Amino acid sequence: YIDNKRYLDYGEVEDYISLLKKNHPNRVRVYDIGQTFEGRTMRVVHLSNCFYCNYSAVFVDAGIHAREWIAPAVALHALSQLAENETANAEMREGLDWFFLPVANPDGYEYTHTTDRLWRKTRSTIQNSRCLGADPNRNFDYYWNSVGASKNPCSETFAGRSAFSEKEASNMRGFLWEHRFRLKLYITYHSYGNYILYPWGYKADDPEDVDTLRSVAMKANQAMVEAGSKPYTIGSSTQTLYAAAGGSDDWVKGFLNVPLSYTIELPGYKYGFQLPTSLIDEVARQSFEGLRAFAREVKSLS
Ligand code: 0X9
Ligand code: ZN
Repeated sequence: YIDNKRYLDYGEVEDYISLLKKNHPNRVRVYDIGQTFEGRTMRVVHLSNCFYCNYSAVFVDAGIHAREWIAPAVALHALSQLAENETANAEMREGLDWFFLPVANPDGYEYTHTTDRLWRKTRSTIQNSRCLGADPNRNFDYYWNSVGASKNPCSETFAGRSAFSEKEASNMRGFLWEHRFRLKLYITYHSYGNYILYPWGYKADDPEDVDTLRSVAMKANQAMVEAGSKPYTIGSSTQTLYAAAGGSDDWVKGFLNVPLSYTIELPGYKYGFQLPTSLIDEVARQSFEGLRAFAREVKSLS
């Protein structure tokens, strides 16, 4: 199991994924979804009780923003619980497939371990600029760069030179597109602030199925609160945080038509992005209870 005692670097995450596959070959498949700008391999872990059954599926990613370290830790804990805690979490895997991309921005993540703890973006180079990287969560092709994003490569919210200019976002596109018909729920873990956000980020109007999006989020929040978590604020990205287009959540719902799509802003308490390692375990466990509630709702809807 992942012990939640510290934050893993990218090499350790890769080693853990290899180990999972080796120890549970009948339940775990690993897909290479492409290389990053700096040549790291991005891997999605697929958990299933029946690979040919084509069950409905949940896709969970984390670490789109490099510095939000609690997000990959939460995703890895969930992956570890689902893959390794066979009996305890059997219900969550029954009739439902899980896809995990625990580190969606490996170059940025590695850079936060070696050089700059508060780096947010990718690490791609841009012609005619000395600044590096684009914001992967402004790089998805749904009303790309229309609001809350920047054309300036030196900005923290640089949208990229074009939609899907970043290999990391484009690798995610390929994989998510391939599995679009079975995906019922998309969760992207970020930090911080205790929010469960649903689309849209590109405009203030609510999606037509806002009632479902809200009621499912409320179930997840309730489960996390019962597990001891500080409550989450539930609302649309634009209405609750700020307008920002090009997010993965908007693209997954708006373009792929995956019904349930959420950005979860995990707690920062008073520490922000630099959550102490002593708090990983409680946040990971509480978040996992949220995921359990999400899974129940997905099954009751389909
Ligand atoms: O700004 C973001 O990308 C997210 N917040 S963060 O502090 N983790 O950077 C919120 C994204 C919400 N979704 C959309 N705006 N589409
Ligand atoms: Zn983020």
